[in-house]
Amino acid sequence: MAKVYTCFCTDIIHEGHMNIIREAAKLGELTVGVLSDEMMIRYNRFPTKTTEERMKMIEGLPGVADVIEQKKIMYDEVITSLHPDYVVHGDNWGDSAMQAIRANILSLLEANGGELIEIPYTHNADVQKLDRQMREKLSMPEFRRGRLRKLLDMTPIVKTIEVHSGLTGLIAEKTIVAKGEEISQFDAMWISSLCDSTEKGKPDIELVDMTSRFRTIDDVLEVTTKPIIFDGDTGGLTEHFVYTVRSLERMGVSAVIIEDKTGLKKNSLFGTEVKQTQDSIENFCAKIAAGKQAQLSDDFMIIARIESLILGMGQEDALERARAYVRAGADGIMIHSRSKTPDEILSFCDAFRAADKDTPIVVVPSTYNTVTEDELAAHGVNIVIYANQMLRAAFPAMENVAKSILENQRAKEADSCLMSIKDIITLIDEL
Ligand code: SPV
Ligand code: MG
Repeated sequence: MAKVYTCFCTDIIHEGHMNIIREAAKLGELTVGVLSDEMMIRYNRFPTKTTEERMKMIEGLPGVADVIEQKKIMYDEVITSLHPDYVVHGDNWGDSAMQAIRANILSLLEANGGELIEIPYTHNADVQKLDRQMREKLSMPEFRRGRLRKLLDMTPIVKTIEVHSGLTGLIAEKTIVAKGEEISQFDAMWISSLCDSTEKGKPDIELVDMTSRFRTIDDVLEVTTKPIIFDGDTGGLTEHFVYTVRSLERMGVSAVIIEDKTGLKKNSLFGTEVKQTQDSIENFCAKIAAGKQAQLSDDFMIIARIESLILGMGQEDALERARAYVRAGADGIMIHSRSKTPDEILSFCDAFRAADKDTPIVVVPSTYNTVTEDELAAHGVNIVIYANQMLRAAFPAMENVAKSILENQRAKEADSCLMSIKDIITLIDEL
């Protein structure tokens, strides 16, 4: 009997999947692969069920002889070990990442023998509704909030990109690239005080108030499902911070990062060029503890940001503070630097990890941007934040177009830098 293989990366079985199973089973003995959690998150399908639950969901369906876990997104291991005569897949190969998977299957089948059978995707209203319901579940506060902690367990380093609007949220949500055998996308979003303020034409000095910052979060929440890490600046007065914690939790934000500065906060990338005052360990610990006390859900995280390296206070001060903040209840630490090289950050991470293997470490490689995610993960970093690149990309692009229109007294010359009108009017999906 011919061997048939198909792989599912879904939390629900709908008519479309049943159709694939029916058609595949007609060709021979059908093995269904269930894509592993680690790969689901790289593939824009964050699992709401565990791998075991998803395997159980498929076992026993009519036409299914066997269910296995597919550990990698590419089919090398499956095809070389199973040697299927047929690989069956829906014909809905969309973006370049999906095309890379199709190319991988075709080349493996050519080398190992076998045929790819593409089944017309079921585009009926029920299937579309179920797909929308799945996405809706992912965007709900209860589910979204806990997703950052889940990611910390599932991936070596949580890749986080700055967003400051619905549109940048959509880019963070949807951008996906295929590189060699890997598929990559961002795991989480950072609502930066620098970019949120700059977008509003204001300096990054805690001038944009929380109500306005929450409005930005809301715009992002509306159109995305990925977890949000909020830049809470200094957290403000402790008496105010406890309210901020509750509001963020309720909205479904996963974490707030507060920095150990006091008084008029200036952006860290000014370093010691401007007057900035670090809070005392005692005060900042009290703020962290009050925030943890106010928090109602188990999964929200308060992350303590240490400014010692920014302010020239050295590694020992940074380590002392890190340990104290963790003792006060911080769920993670962020260590910041404006050095051009990653040396002081990596040295801090090694020293901190020598005694603390678990507390998540967050870094923001804006100035030391040559460092790679693999290097950071090797030194114990858990979350990397690309904290301002989206806004910094937009500004020169817009300014150049504005200059071109003024210089040429018309818009034609700017056209080559612009998205087409057709693309812009179809960019946003309608319900
Ligand atoms: C931000 O993005 O607002 C930050 C990181 O706080 S930094 O600008 O590097 O201080
Ligand atoms: Mg900030």
